[in-house]
Amino acid sequence: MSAKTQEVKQAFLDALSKIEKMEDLEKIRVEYTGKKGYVTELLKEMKSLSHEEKKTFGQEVNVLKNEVNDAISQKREELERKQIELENSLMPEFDISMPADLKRGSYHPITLVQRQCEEVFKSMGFAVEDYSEIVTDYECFEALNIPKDHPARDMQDTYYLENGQLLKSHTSAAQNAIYKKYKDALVNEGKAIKAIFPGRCFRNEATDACHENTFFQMEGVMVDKDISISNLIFFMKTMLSEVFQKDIKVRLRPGFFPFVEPGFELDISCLICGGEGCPSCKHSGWLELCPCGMIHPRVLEEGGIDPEEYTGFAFGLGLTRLAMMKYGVKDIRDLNSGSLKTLSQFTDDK
Ligand code: FA5
Repeated sequence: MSAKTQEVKQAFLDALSKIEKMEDLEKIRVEYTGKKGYVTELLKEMKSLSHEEKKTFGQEVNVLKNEVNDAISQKREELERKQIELENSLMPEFDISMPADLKRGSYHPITLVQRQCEEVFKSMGFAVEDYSEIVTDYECFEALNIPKDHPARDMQDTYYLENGQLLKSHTSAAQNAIYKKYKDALVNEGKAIKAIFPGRCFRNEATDACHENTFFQMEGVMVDKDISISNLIFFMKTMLSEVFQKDIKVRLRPGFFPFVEPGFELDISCLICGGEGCPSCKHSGWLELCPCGMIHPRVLEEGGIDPEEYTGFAFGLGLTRLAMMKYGVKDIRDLNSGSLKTLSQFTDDK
């Protein structure tokens, strides 16, 4: 081996023996075998050699090149092995023969109360419908007798999207589609429209113990000939007694919603404070739970139903507040907290 080749080889071996990190290994790989590396540069020296010398020197440099590449590969494997050993030594020891912790998660209190309401209404012949969370201005307002610029729009701080659609601010936004879906069966087969549609609602609210910006409602409608307020009260009472399994104090008072006439607010005596007044009920002893009323003739008409022939009721149950009352959750924001520690204490149902 020529002195020059020997010199390059020795320098390489010295440098390699000091390498401890992958990035340094990469550096010397480039330094020796890269385009302008020491080994590559050796080949350029062949220009000045005779034909015979070129042959021997060329072979010599190629051998060196292979040795350098092999040594680098070996060093890489060694460094990788050391890295794995290091990571393993940092891992906490665990016993794979230990029995698994079989503690399972639980359903969210809102899911439980929603399912319970669905069962109650299904048993009374109501269909359960699902609806989009993004709706049009028509669905959310205009079809509900709330024209553009009507002051009733201020009752709901709505999130508008850039394309003019909006995040559903109440489940009433599905009413029009439900009427249109079932109106033919109502008219042609005499089948009453009976549907509930739970869903997530969004409002740009200042949050407090009983207000969230994202909450659940469950809308219910029934349309047929001769539907009256007594039907509405019957279904509300049945639903509440089934959910709470005990007598609950409620009050019905007039309420204004452009899509019902007459309209009511159905309040529940606060179960957190027993009606004494606390932050959960804004210190009033009562919690607004389920506004309702007789569907406005214009809303029926917009849904393709003749208000001269048919009447109906609608309600908008605050599901999140119902879950608060049922599970004794003092602050509504806990229900959206995502904290398993908080949520699992409200229910151990699986
Ligand atoms: C409405 O949303 C009407 N669409 C309800 C309705 C339907 C009336 C059909 C008549 C006929 P309101 O904005 O009051 O109404 O909301 C209804 C219920 O949803 C409230 O009583 C309350 O229980 C719940 N709710 C409203 N806003 C919030 C909020 N920010 N956080 C938690 N629950 C809320």
